[in-house]
This record gives sequence, C-alpha cells and structure tokens, in this order.
Amino acid sequence: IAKPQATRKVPRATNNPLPRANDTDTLALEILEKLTYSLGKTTSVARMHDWMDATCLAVRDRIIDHWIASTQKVTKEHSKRVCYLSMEFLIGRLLRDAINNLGLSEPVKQALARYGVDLDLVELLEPDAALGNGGLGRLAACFMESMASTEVPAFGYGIRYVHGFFRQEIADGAQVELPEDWLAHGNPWEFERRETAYEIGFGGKVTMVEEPGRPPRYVWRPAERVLAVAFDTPIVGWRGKHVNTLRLWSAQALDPILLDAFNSGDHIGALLESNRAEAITRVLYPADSHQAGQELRLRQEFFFSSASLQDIVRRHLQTYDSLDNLADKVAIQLNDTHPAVSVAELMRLLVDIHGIEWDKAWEITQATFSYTNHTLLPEALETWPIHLFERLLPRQMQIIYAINADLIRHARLDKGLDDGQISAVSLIDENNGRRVRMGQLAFAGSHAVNGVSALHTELMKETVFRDLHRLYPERIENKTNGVTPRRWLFECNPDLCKLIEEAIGPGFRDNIELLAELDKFADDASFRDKFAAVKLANKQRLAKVVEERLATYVDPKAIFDIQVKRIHEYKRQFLNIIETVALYDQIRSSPHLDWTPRVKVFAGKAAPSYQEAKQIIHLINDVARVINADPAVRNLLKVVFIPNYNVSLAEIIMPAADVSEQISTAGLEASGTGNMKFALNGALTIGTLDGANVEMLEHIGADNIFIFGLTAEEVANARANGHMGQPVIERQPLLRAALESIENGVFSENDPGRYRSLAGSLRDRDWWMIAADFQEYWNTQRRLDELWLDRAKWNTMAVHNTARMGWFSSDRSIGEYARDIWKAGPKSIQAIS
Ligand code: GPK
Repeated sequence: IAKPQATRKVPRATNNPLPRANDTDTLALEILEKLTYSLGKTTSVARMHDWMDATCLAVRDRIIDHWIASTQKVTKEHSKRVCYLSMEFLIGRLLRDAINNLGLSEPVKQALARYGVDLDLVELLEPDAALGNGGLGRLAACFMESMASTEVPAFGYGIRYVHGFFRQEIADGAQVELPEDWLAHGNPWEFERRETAYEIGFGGKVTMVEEPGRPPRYVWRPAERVLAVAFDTPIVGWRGKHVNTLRLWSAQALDPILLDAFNSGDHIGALLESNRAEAITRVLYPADSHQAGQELRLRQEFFFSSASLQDIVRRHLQTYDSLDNLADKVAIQLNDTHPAVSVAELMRLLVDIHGIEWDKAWEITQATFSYTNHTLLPEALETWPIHLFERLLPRQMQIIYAINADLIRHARLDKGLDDGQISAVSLIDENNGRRVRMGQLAFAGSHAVNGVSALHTELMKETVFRDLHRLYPERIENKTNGVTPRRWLFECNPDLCKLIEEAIGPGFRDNIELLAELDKFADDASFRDKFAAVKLANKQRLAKVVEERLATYVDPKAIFDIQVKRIHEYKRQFLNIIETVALYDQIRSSPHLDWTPRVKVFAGKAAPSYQEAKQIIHLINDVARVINADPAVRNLLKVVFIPNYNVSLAEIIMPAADVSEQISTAGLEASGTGNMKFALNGALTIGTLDGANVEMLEHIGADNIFIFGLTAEEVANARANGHMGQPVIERQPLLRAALESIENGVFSENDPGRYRSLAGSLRDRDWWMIAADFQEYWNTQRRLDELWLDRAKWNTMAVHNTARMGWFSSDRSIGEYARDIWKAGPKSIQAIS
C-alpha cells in the first residue's frame, strides 16, 4: 500500500479558510447550499421543514470545524477525558443553543430573512429531543453544555431511543400517553458511525479455561449477541471554544434477516432477531424516581454500559499500550445507578479480556469510576433479582460475588463490622428474595460518591449509605447541581439579558457570577421598572401559549404562580391544588375583600403506571374546569394545566413566573434544578427547606425567598412518631373545607367519589405531610399576596434573585467535579475556589 508522501499538500476540508466569516452573506449562501445539495430542494419548493434542516446543517458545519480542532487538541495534549455515562440526556432542541453559542444569532436570522423565512418559526420545527424523564436527564444535558463551555474534554454516553419520553395529552381532565417520534423526519445533528460498533452479549455460560503455565481464565459465551452502533452528536460550548461528543448507542441484530427462515417461508420469524435486538433501544422507560423492574430495562442498562466501556478501552489502547494508566486518562461518571453494572463489566474487560490480575484491575476500576446519587426514595433504589441477573449476565454476577466477598472480608476483618452492619453494606440484599443492590455496587466500585445538594449529601450519609459511609468515610462528598445559564437565561430570556448588559456590561456572559453586580440595581427604581417590563412581556408570551393550547385567557397582570415538574406525591402538587381550592372558597365567601389576582400554572407528566400521580393531574384539571367557569372569581383566580411539559415549554415558562413553587416534603427532593431556573429569571420562590432550596436561601438571603414548612428532621420525626393528618385537619377550617369539597365531588360531579381515597390519605398517616404543612403554606401565600401590592419591593426582591443566582450555574458544578473528582479539564477550571 502506498503511503501518503509527507511532502504532499493535502487540501483543507473546507473551501473557506478557518475561521469562517460570520456575516449574513456567507451564512445565506451556506444555507442555500445545504438546501440545494444536501436536501435537493430549490427555494421555490422548500417547505419550512427543509429550511430547518438546511439551517441546522449549515450551522453544524461550523460546529464541525471546532469539533475537529477540539479533538485534535485533546489528542495532541493527551488530556484526560471525562466519560459521563447516563441513561438519559434530556437535551431538547439544539439549534438555538448552537447558534447562540457560536455567536451567530443575528446573521442566521438575517440570512433566513433574505429568503422570507423567520428563524423563530424555523426553530419551532425542530423536534424536542426528549431522551430523558426529568431533572436527572436535564442535568446530564446541562452538564454536557457546561463541559463544552468550560473546555473539559468529555464524552456523553447514552442510548439513542427511537421513542423518547411520551407525549402527554389531557382528555376529559386525565392524562393520555401517546408515542413520541422525534426521529420521524431524520435528525440533522447526528452522525451514524457504523464502523464504531461493538458486540454486546446476553445470557449463556461461563466456563473456566485452564492452560498449562497460565492462571485459569473465565470465558463467557453469551447465548445471544447484539450490535451497539454509535451515533455522535457534537455539543458546542459557549463561544465555540470547545466541542464535545454525545455518543448514543443504537441496537441492531448481527444478522438483520435470517435468510434460511425467510427462504422457507417464515417471513415473520426471519425478522425476529432484528426485532428483539432493536427493542433494546426502542423506548425510554417513563418512570422517574422509581425502579422500572423489567428485564428489558436491565438489558438497556447493560447494553449501553458495555458498549461505552468497550469504546473507552479500545480508544485508550489506540494511544497507550496498556490499561494500567486508564484512570490517569479517563474519568467515568456514573449518573445514578442505571450504569452501575459498568463496575462489573469493566472488571470483566480488564481481567478476562485483557489478562490483568484481579487486585490491580480493582484498583484501576475504583480509580476510574465515580458515582452520583439522585434520590433517597426507597422505591427508586435499584435492585435486581439474582436469578434474573444471573441468567442475563452470568459472568458479571460472578464478578459481583467476588467483589462482595472482598468487601465483606474487609468490613469484618479490618473494620470489625457485626452481622447487621455487614448485611447493610453487602452488594446482595438477602431480605427480599436475594437481589443485587446497584447503589452498593456503584459505591463500592467508585473512588468518589456524590449527592446533588448539601442537604441531600448529608442525608445520604445518614440513610441509604449509612454503613458504607462508616466503612469509607472519605468517599461521599457534595456537588450541588447547577443549570446552564446559556439555555436558561441567555437563550430563553434575551430581553432580560439585554437589560442586564446595559446595567453591568457584557462580562456576565463569560462569567455568570458577575451577575452579582446587578445587586446594586435592585434599589434603582428605573432599572426595576424595566426589569418588571421584561417580566410582563414574558408573561404575555406565556399567556399567548395558554390561549392557543387551552383556549383559556389568563391576565398577564395577575401573579403567575407556577409549579412545573414531574408529578409525584413527594413534590406535592396536591398541596398546591388544595391551597387553590381553599383560596377559591375564600374568594367566593368574601368577594368584597381585596384579593390579589392569581394564575396558578401547572405542568408535568405522571409515570403511566403511577395511579396517585395521574389522579393529581385529573384533580388539577377538574379544579381548573370548575374555577375557570365560575363568574364569581373571574379575573381573581385562574387555574391552568398546560399539557406535554418538555424542555421547549420550560424555556417559555421559566422567564414568565412571578412565583416558583418548590414545595416538596423536606428531605425528599434531592436538589431540584427547576428551582434554580426560575430564580435566575427573577421569580420569587415559595419553598420548603429541601434540596438546593437550602443553598438558594443562603445565597439569595432570607429576605428574598419564602420558606415554610417542616424541616427534614421534623418530617423524619413526625413519621417515626406516627403522625396522622386527621387531628390537624380538624383544627384547620380552611383545609377541612377544601378537602371536604374535593372528597364530596364538588369538582367531579359526574363521579363524586373520584378523589375520596386521594383525600383520605391526608386524614390517615399524611405520609407527605400535606396536612402538616398546609397552614404555613397558606399563610406564606398570603404574605406573597400582600407583597404584590408593594410592587417596588417585589421587584427589588426579584432583582436580588437574579443577581444572586450565578453560583447555581452548571459551570460551577462542573468546575467542582473537575477539580475534586475527575482531576480533568483545564488548569483554570480545576483551580476554582
Ligand atoms: C432523581 F432518582 C431520580 C430520578 O430517577 N430522576 C430524577 O430526575 C432528580 N431525579 C431529583 O429528583 C432532583 O431533585 C434532582 O435535582 C435531579 O434528579 C438532578 O440531580
């Protein structure tokens, strides 16, 4: 084979010298080229969708320029890479993010305008990539953006679900789930890498092979094998400084069609293998903070873990001749326990495939992995029945037993744990029909374990990982969550950014903590008025969406009081709607009083099998129907449930809130991230001392946030002491009346008993402390009503919120991970204080 001559001049991949010109002419031409040569359309026949594709492709070329440069730099410098393993990446739309981060917003807008095309309308056509359920998946997306923006070399590894999170409709007040189909018209951002494919095994047998002069080896012969094919999406950071890769795996059969079966007339059977393989990456499980116990889920987890690890190991060996230095060159972050089987799989690759001695392999594994916990809810902690695990992953099961034996030996001999403590740290739960505990596995296999807010991390040490923490007291640390200010301020609230820039200059765009300089403008009446005017415009925009989708008018001058998040009992949308009903009663019985007009906005999805959550959605919609039709409260109270909450809708909602509801039962919300998005955009928070609310209180100051309710400790005590709701309800006429109207069918006349058991749960043990917290919640809401009358004061507080939220940037979170856990990324970011 002829080698390319060193002297030969290789032409550049692009006609344009880098960097490309960013003017309108150049972009208009590039978009036209894509329309013509990539889509085969002329301007006269192009549909809006073609313009969207052409725009994405033109922008993508520019990302690729930076992508290649980033990759070359990382390769040349042998930089350590972060591999973020996550079952979910809730990235939403990418076009605006890309344009904004590349500084192309204006020229792209102008370029499209030349063809009579409106960029805003083009953006709406991009499907919202919903490869995640909620906070955990969105955090992964914010982290990907922040790692690119702070120049931390990183790969995101996950699953390319054909169907993302379901589409929600509301029919007669109830949630209906419909399939989501984001890939139906293709995906302009991704690159299929057919050459980057790995075999993933399932089932079969493990045999021990003994060869003379060599230690015995274990060989796994899977009964079933599928192919994992990589699809890469470039993630561009702020100012295009750095581009990372989101690598999502798609499952395919090794033999796409069984020809023998086909030829003998079995046309269905011929495709069985394909269907079975492709099922693995067909659909995202819609369970949030809840274990989805089916076999397919475990297949998904192993599928993407194994593919990612094989990829990491192969890439490492392309550069280095040994895996001994793996942990110096790669940090693997396990986003929750979903990829925890990776601990066993990496051990298998190191020991069985690469012949590394067990103890050495374990050292490498621990040094490479770290693990983030996102919940303490017992029903969310992942465990798998041993028999299922063993059948599907026989070698990994053996490895887990071996890891467990080492762990228990150490606990007993070196640390003197007793039997009770041993059973608490064991990777195998012996009490519920023998199960593998994925949290314990992730903990054992990692050098660092983190919670996602200060409170959550402390509670982790006392609850789920109490005994493991005693055994390894250095391992748990805190990394409070953050959100990317690019998407959650710059892109979703451009008018506010313009105003901020006029006040403090543009520096905050590169260092969000400079928002603090806005603090002094809180007392500047003219600034406040402009701040309020932006808020009003954002509320008008949301009101328009509500009008279009629900045919309900909401007055932008009323308080927009918003709770948007997954529907879950612990998040207490139920508390919010009971307070709404109580307020409705009060307005009706005292119409002459000076009520502050309020719009209660709800949005969020319930897991399809979570009956209580679905009932809460139904109740909100029933209450909305009755209240909105009642002329007695017109303009004083409106309730809307906006269907199909997703990232794009959140981008409209966050800037439009006056009040942000963060009212979880204390101790149960690990962090929350919506809380941060709202406050960053100037909403006032009404919330419990839970998750990151606690740290928001510290940063924003007690005068600028509305905290109420039991503390985590008080909740734990009340539960332990057998707290019951009924006595509390009897003492509180407002709550009692509201509850009675709900239980007696005032809001469900055609089905009066519909909410009897839901309401009854409050009278009983009131597990979520709704009765317990009601009165204080009510009182706090009335304080907000009163404050609204003093608009100068309200706006002062709102400005303080925006000014003081800079710390909650995911750039700061990523800086802490990079410095403390990964030991990766540029010196500047590792040096953050
Ligand atoms: C936690 F356990 C889980 C889960 O399955 N899904 C999910 O979104 C959330 N989370 C927490 O509930 C939030 O408090 C937290 O902010 C978010 O993860 C990110 O850490």
